[in-house]
Amino acid sequence: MVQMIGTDTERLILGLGKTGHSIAAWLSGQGRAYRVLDTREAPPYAEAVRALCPPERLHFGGWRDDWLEQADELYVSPGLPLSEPHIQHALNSGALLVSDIDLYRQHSDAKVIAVTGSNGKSTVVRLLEAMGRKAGKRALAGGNIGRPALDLLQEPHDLAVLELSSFQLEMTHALNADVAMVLNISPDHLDRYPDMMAYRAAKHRIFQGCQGIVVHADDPLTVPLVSQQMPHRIYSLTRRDIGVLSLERDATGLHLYQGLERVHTWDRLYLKGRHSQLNILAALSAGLLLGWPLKAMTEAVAEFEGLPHRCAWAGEVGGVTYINDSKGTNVGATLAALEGLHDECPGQLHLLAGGDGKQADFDSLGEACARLQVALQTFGRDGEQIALAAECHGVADIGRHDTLDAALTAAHRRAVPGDWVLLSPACASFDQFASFEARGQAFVSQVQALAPTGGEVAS
Ligand code: UMA
Ligand code: ADP
Repeated sequence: MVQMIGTDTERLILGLGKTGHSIAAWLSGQGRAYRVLDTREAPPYAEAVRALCPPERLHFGGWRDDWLEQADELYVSPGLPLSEPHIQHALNSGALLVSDIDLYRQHSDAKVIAVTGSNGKSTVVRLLEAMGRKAGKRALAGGNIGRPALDLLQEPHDLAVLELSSFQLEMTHALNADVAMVLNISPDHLDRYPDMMAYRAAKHRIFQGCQGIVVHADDPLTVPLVSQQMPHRIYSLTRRDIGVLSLERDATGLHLYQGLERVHTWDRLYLKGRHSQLNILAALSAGLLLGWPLKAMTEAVAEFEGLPHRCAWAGEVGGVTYINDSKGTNVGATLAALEGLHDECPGQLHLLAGGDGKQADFDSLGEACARLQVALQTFGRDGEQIALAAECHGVADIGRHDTLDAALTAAHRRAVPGDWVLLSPACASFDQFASFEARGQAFVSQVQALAPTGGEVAS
């Protein structure tokens, strides 16, 4: 155990998941004392933290009001809402809120590109990391993507591409990103925000103190209120114009326009769908703002295969293609997957959707199922809500199931060669799975089990 320096400052880490553990490890590394509290009996990093911190400074399985009242600095994990009355009590008692992102920013000289949005964050962050490396930067990705920002301090780097959730942004006060962007805003996490404006306001905190911005002109909710003098790049898929980065597809390929000038053409890309084009434009805009060479960036786009569980090919069985979009955890993501894949699917598109709906309104999903003539199989806790929304829009082709397994079996029985079966649940996975990854892996395993010997499936 690291020897801790006793000071008068009482630091309290709330939550011992990835974030809480990264803060504990960092504070220990600095020789600073702290307490850790997690409301769960056995939080994920309980064993790891016992090697860092004396047992009398750890508390699992509930709140401790005395610790909350004594805290001078409060390090709240993103999974805990700031509105939680115990946390409010501590803040009202004078505790200073500090986030892991603030700490990272204070202790790193690396340039920061900060990315938020309802969907596409991880894809854009990985693409920017790949572009940065092609442009000769020592680039690392961190934040909500799964690697806590403080962990980046263990590796030399001169560029951090940070994926930031609205939860992380709520707690961050000194981001001062070199480039900041909100990719898109569509309803999500409405179990944690009173309304869309509160959710949007949390996302827009990404612009605080930033040095440059990337603007998605097609989504007015993303556009920040900043001075026109702020260095910026604008992108759009609906407008080719002076000062705008845009794309246009024709039979010869996908063309990139800087203003009115065509500056590059890709004849084929791994990334598919309109939403992927927006992600490419967002990443290119950030790179251009930082002065990276266009050639390096367009090469990175061409080589980028996309991320697992995001519209990823999961196998082909009997001429039916299976696609795993388990990361489609809100309505906006599933709409993007449906719109993006519908035109490419040669037969019927079958959608598997359901899970923990986070109190979303599924009306627009029901409308899209009707308009795109999607065959729907629902599952999980809130699957019925999706089925009802589709019924309201006149969709007749609906199967209702308890589990993903049963929904997939039903779609498999009905599908004929040329059809595509898409898992894009529009819901979080937590009602039946540990994570979206576990749900996607279960889907791929089930697809493999459908395959007769010699069937072609994803490994
Ligand atoms: N929890 C308790 N009691 C506690 C502390 C946490 O019940 O005392 C629960 C939370 O309600 C939550 C779970 O534990 O359900 C995990 O919360 P956490 O804050 O400990 O999570 P971390 O392991 O630190 O992971 C967090 C992000 N998780 C959340 O925001 C819920 C991870 O994003 C992120 O990768 C990680 O920090 C590193 O930055 C995941 C996520 O689901 C992928 N993000 C949401 C999303 O993308 O929609 C925002
Ligand atoms: P995030 O990190 O914001 O969750 P991901 O890159 O992991 O974003 O993609 C999550 C899901 O969102 C994917 O499954 C895809 O269907 C959808 N998606 C990706 N990019 C966009 C976009 N620009 N607009 C809408 N939906 C998108």
